Amino acid sequence: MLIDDVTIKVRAGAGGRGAVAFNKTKMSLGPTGASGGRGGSIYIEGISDLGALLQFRYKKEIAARNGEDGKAQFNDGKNGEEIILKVPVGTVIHNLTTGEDLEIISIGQRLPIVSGGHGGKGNYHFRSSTNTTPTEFQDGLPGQEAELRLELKLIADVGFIGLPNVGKSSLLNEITNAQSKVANYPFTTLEPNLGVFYELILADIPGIIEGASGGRGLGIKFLRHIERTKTLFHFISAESSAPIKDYRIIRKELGKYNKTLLEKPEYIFLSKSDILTKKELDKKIKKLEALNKKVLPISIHDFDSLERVGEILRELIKQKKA
Ligand SMILES: Nc1nc2c(ncn2[C@@H]2O[C@H](COP(=O)(O)OP(=O)(O)OP(=O)(O)O)[C@@H](O)[C@H]2O)c(=O)[nH]1
Ligand SMILES: [Mg+2]
Repeated sequence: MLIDDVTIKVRAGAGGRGAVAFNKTKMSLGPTGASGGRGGSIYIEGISDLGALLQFRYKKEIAARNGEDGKAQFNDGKNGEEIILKVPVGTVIHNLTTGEDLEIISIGQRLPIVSGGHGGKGNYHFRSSTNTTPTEFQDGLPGQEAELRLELKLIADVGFIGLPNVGKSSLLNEITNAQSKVANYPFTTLEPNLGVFYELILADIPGIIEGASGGRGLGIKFLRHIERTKTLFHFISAESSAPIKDYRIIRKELGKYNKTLLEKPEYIFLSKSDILTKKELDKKIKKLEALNKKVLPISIHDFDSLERVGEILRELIKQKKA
């Protein structure tokens, strides 16, 4: 199960307390109390593993260690160890405590989230010409705390959308290294799958049905994963007797989720074209042309059509680089 929305609490470590100590030899009675260590801070770093938020399913509170207290003989307390939480690239970090939103957009990118408290000064730091035996010290400062909502929004270039069972996963498997599950029934895909076509990342999301925005089927929770895609491939099965109706159902659900999804460049693929005769196919394409969009018949059994999909993708790569 893909965890793509989770709320956690993070707490940085407190600083250690400063020490009060004096040199024990008779000749010098000077102060030697050292400072406390700094509390451990917490960072978030991007990795490629899409499943990385799973670690927070059961462990929702993460605390870094406190700094050690200062010691005698100028020995500062050790700093608390820092913690680096690994999250998938595409994770949006909503800091519910500060209201700030951050985003992890690349592998290895590291963001500071909560900082550890400073250690307190020991009495050595309070010595002066008028007070050679100070007994002052400072407590360490508390570490920062925050409640975070981690929301994974895949960063893909192309999103595959459509009703269930229209061949989205089949095409992904055909043209990329993906091994998305394929079967002849609706809702085969239960969570988004990614495939890579040269520099492009393609996201195959679970099928959407009428009423998805109200929670039917798998709902629309996966639409967040195409919010940031540049282009949509909209699949309509050649098996359908009402292709325009199918198209409108999906558009309606997209619009209900987020109007900006409707503004993305969209290619319409009339999938499984091999099951129709040339005549039947032309008739269906004609029908779909009423939508005033480019309609491309495709079939995983027709090499030429896959080649045309490849051309579209290569064009998108060019646009991406420009
Ligand atoms: N004849 C034919 N069958 C196809 C083609 N593409 C996919 N299929 C079949 O259609 C069925 C559904 O394919 P999937 O790729 O699982 O469809 P999907 O859109 O990912 O389905 P969901 O994950 O349920 O949304 C499978 O039985 C595939 O073998 C095609 O080009 N031609
Ligand atoms: Mg599928």
